Amino acid sequence: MNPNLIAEFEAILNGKYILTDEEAKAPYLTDWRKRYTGKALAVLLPANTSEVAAIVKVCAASNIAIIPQGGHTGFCGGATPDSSGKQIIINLKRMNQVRELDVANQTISLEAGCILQSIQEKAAEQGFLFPLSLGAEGSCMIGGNLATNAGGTNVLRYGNTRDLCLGLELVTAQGEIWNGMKGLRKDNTGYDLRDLFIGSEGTLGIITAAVMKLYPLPISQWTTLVATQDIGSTISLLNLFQKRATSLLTGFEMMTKESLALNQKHFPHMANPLKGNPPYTILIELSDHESEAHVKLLLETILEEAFDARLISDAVIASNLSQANSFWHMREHITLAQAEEGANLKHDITIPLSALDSFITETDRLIQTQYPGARIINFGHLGDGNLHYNIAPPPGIDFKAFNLVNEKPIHELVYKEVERCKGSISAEHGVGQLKLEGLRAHKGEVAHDLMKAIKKALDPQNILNPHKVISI
Ligand code: FAD
Ligand code: 2HG
Ligand code: ZN
Repeated sequence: MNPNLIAEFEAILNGKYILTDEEAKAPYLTDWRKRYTGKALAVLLPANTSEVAAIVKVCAASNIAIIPQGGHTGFCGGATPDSSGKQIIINLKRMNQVRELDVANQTISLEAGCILQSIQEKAAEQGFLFPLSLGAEGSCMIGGNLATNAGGTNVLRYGNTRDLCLGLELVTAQGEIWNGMKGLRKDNTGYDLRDLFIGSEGTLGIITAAVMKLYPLPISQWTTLVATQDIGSTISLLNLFQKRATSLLTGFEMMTKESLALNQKHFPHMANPLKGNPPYTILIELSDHESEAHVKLLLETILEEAFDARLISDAVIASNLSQANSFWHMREHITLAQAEEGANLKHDITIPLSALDSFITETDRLIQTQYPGARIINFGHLGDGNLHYNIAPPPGIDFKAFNLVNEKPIHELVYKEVERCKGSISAEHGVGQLKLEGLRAHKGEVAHDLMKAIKKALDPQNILNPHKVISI
């Protein structure tokens, strides 16, 4: 270890932005789910891209591993250091400036530490929508969103974070700055570096800024909760909305009876307005740039057709913004209710819609046969085929004890079914350290080797977030 390391950091950053004291470092060492806690030599808080580059150069010269970190809300332990105490964390939170909002180009250029919600607000002030939206938006940062290629509730209409990004600025593993901050919708100049870094979870470069797309802010939005009896009719309902509402369909979220029961247990004020605890509660949102009346009529017409076709058995349309928000809160609180209950086993998967019924029927059967009484908390962004197929122990059984014995085989059971249905073992949360083995086992040898080759080429010293996503 270089004995002058901290002094070298001090030559770059004011000492108060170099945290070495155990108490000061503590908030950066444990992830949101409290599943991973690591140690770090220091937590560094740079204020600009040059400082990030200078820190990386020092680390490269001394072979010190770096953990890039944003809001630390990720679910896969990607931003948590290991237990060696030899790694440093670079947290980007001080880099939170909006560099430019280009009205004509409909883009916003931002630093990596901007909090997602503050970007949405900034855009709205100028009459724009920044469509990325997820439960952690009050604390996750755009750098982290890009590094994980986050999804959320608007992907159906606007795509995931990758689809919203036009340009990037980043620091390479050698401490060079790549300025790719162009707001272009077309740019066919060789390999797409931007897309290589998006979703690389801090293993290939440190994202310091980005140019993101903006959209006109919708003027009318209608939200409804509907009851369905099975997955087959839920998918037919989705297809009906896709056909009739086309691009006005901006949300299609699924919640099972069991997910909402957990919500009710921990947040009793959040009652489902649909009667009789239906097997599936679907939250649907339509957004438009025309009058309120136009969208409402469209929504009512589609719901009528869905009733006639027996796809739904009940529906409640939110009568005002606050009721619409309460529907969304119900959906977003499932994650919080799960966290209150205990550390469940998460499976953030995508399945082609045509295979979703078969996946759920067969995986439910296998779980119930092999782990009698285990609770399946299944919900998600059904419009994207993205399920959060989470497993909790039978009531009364300790989470830790259950997970210790069953985590690996349950992941394998679910991932095998995902593979059978030609799905993916991570739809939006990424790989981090949680799914390192899963990626190796399920990505396919050729794809895994190509990823290794990319990592070796860009970070031959393996100092950027080592043993996350891929081990070389
Ligand atoms: P962090 O957790 O700090 O980091 C995540 C990964 O990105 C790590 O590997 C880290 O090293 C890397 N990283 C962070 N910043 C940078 C950077 N500047 N440069 C390079 N690498 C970097 N995710 C979804 O996709 N959809 C959801 O609907 C969703 N809902 C959530 C709801 C709740 C309540 C919570 C707690 C989380 C949710 N998440 C969801 C997961 C999480 O919020 C996202 O993964 C988010 O994108 C992480 O951003 P962050 O700033 O917290 O990143
Ligand atoms: C969501 O969609 C998040 O709410 C969290 O991606 C999912 O808790 C989960 O597993
Ligand atoms: Zn999600």
